[in-house]
Amino acid sequence: RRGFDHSEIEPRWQGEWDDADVFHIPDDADDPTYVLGMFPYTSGELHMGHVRNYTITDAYARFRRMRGEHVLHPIGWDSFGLPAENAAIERDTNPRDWTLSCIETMREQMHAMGFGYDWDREIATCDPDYFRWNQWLFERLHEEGLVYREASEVNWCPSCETVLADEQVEGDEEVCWRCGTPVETRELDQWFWGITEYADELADDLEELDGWPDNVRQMQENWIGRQPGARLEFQVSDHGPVEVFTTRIDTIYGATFFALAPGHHIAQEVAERDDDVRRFVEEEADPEGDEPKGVKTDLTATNPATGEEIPVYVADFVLSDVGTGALMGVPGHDTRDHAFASEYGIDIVPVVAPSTDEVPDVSEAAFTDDGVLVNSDDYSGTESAVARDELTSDIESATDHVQYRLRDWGISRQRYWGTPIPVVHCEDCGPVMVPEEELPVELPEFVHTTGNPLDEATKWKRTTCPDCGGDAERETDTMDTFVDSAWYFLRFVSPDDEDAPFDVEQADDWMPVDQYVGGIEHAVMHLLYSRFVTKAIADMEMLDHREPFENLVTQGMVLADGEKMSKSKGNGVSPLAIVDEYGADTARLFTMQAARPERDFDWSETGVQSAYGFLQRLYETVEEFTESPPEGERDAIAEYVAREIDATIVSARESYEDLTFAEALRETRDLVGLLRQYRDYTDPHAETYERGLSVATRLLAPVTPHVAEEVWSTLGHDGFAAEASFPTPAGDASDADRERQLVENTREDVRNIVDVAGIEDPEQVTIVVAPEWKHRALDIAIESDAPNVIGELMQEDDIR
Ligand code: ANZ
Ligand code: ZN
Repeated sequence: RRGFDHSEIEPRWQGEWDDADVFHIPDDADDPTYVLGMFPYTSGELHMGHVRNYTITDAYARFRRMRGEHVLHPIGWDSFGLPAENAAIERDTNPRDWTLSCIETMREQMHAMGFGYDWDREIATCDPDYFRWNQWLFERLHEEGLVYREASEVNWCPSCETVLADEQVEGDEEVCWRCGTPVETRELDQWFWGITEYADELADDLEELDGWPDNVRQMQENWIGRQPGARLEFQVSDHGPVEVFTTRIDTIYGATFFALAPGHHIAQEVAERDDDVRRFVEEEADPEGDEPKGVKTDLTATNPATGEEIPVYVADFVLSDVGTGALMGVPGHDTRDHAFASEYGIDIVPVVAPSTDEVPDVSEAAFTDDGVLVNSDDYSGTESAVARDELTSDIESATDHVQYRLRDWGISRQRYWGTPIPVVHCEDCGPVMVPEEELPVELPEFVHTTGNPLDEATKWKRTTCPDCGGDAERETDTMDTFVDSAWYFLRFVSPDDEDAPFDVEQADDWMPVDQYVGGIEHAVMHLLYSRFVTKAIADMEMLDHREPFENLVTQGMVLADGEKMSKSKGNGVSPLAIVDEYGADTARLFTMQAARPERDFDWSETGVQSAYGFLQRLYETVEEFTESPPEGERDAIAEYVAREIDATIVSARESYEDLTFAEALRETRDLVGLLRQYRDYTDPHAETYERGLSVATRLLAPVTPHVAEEVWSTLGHDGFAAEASFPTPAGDASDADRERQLVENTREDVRNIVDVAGIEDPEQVTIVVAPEWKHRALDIAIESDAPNVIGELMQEDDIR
């Protein structure tokens, strides 16, 4: 049996692309299309998720290149992180060697997939030439006042005497992953990046990101959690003014209790003299519990609107790190406050009503909507929104305040395999930045230890203070690996730049990323940090753009029997095994035709085989054509086929533009089916037939590049299919005219069928068409509003 041998053609074409530098983009290229897949974490092997992610970007990049654009399509390695430390310990090696070997394997695997990257721009975040710019960024942000140090809680294992990453705390019991000891929390000084400075802009600019999926924008908005409201003070007995934050100052006449977080300093003070409060604070408080719980103190607070004394509680639903850690409780209008008041017998008073003569019954449930104020002195009758403005200006201590859920970004990690924080600690000067000319601060040698290997690198730690020259110690924390990925897309612009993180002018020209593709799991942190860092860099006047990613696609999962494919579940299909058996093109074609990028789909062996079969058929069809070219007439059928070729081009091109590859591929398969049918039915018109094959080849080239090259050269073309131009309709009319023409022509086709057959009463007739032609005939019938023809066809078979 004839056919192509994927194990021969794939490496051959990969070699030819490399030799010809097909995917290289020169630095002086003018405003290229920037296509980027979220760079992989160096886990050691490509998995199906990678194959899908990078086939999407590769197909899109190849498509844009065939449209005649310069394309920047780079790749790199997200190569710092805890898993490498664990792997190194397991395998008795060190994280660097382990990581470098992972990179080598994954690079080979990507190459074997035929991904067209500009390998000259490859970067690895664990490379000192890369991470020195993380350190540079840290220091520049520090200069801008966006970096600070503050005590913060970390996980601590008392038995290993070490800090644990969140991933190292296991189970609901929260025990140490190594020794099973219950984990405690400890306060340690940590470095923070001031992302909250940009909270408003990060929220506002989401609106302009219309090339992003709505759900991702929604997730970011929720994460930022902007809440406009007010801050105001209540006088608390023995303690004086205590500030609260509220979004509903219009409900202040209904504030019948006051509540403090267990961590609030007043709660702590009361706990020292009151056993009930102490027990609650130390033992009973459960912020995650379903029911709000609390304990009454002997303090009272004065409601500044009513002048009434209300009880002060310590309650676990009040969070220490939200607002001021204290709140005014309004059970009539807030659901949690209602539950709390019902439990502890606190007054529940309605102060907002749907309308003036419709006071709500709040005994069973809170009325949480805005409305008109009632039971609120002079404010009664005023609408909620207006009352909020009036009360905020009338109550002396009240001021407008916008609160955010977003916290500053804690970037300190007590781990080895990351970017050393470029700081030394001097007894006299405190923390001092390492001078820029001494960057990078590199990592010391790795040692196997329970804690942070950097703490044990005594020689490495010892240094002198850049300010006073006295003895000093290096900072032993490393940076969160999200720092690495928060700006890597800028480094691809000028990956070898030794004087700057990126070439400023080139970045202005090449950024933003036109099409970014990656997993939905990065919807919040990675994408938000990248947006923040981009804005901060723009404010350093190093970049003209304030958003890094213009268009975003979050690709769905590859499932096995409805479950996520994963190593731990043991249900994974190795991409390498598929490449071995069927070739990279088959793996690429199957994943791309299975579903739209954002959808999940199930791996299917029959789907893989069908993709393989299709490619083999295409190859055979082309071989047959070149061996015995047809000699038929340019008759009505040839005209029809020519129109179908054009129609396929138009819709496939649109699908590629929208990244709905499955549709483009379905159209292309149909076209190939049509061509084969044409050949089986009659002696085809050679030019039309050849054009059909050449068009199908180029429509497939972005997805199945190796087979496309093979077929392209068999058809006698010089040069690469990868560099051929994406087909355009044969007619010279504009696209819109062309499409209108297509519809007209199909109408004509139906009229002809009916005329030629001499049909008087179409309902009496069954049009018999060969199976492959059926849905085409149906298309024609639909386009032509010929219901009887459709009816006949529908009855004929369960078409579609
Ligand atoms: C009075 C009030 C009346 C509130 C009302 C709401 C509704 P949400 O609820 O998500 O919009 N709050 C303030 N500080 C808090 C803290 N440290 N821990 C927990 N909750 C706190 O968030 C805003 C509301 O959360 C604030 O507005 C406050 O309750 C509560 F009918 O004040 B409100
Ligand atoms: Zn000093």
